[in-house]
Amino acid sequence: MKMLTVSLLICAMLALTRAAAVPEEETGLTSGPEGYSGIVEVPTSCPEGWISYNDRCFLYVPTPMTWANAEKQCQTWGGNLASVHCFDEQHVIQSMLLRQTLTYPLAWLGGYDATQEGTWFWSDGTAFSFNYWSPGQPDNLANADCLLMNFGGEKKFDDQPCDYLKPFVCAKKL
Ligand SMILES: [Ca+2]
Ligand SMILES: [Ca+2]
Repeated sequence: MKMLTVSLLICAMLALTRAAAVPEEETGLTSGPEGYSGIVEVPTSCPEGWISYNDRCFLYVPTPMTWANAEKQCQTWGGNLASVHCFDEQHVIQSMLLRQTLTYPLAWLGGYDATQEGTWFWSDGTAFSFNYWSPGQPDNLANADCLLMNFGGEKKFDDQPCDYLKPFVCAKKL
């Protein structure tokens, strides 16, 4: 129970940090007298088909793609492959996949270590700090540089080659 509370707190803090980090131009606020309207249009819900959690929207895409093509597809919708920062986010995404597929499909998330072996990044630029690897992973087997969720008996993270064709999860800011 204590673990869960700490995890929730960390996720809440991350959400706050992200909110505070939004640059002025993204909020619709302008400081100059000419552009100032006093009206800030902030979307209050996710697009149809996306699910909302904290300050982000998530979408499961069942069409198998390479990691790079999946990331490009997410970007055309204004997002990235999903990053995951705590167990709560992991659980929300996993529950979404279970509801939509009635199983736990292997799916790309935004993690990659293609630029430097063993150094993991999220494609959305957020810090890679949530350790949720399956036992024995990441093993870099066959030059595995991209991150799949729902691997193995524990349904945790695995690194696999980025050119494998897999379904994926997109995320974007609300
Ligand atoms: Ca690797
Ligand atoms: Ca692996």
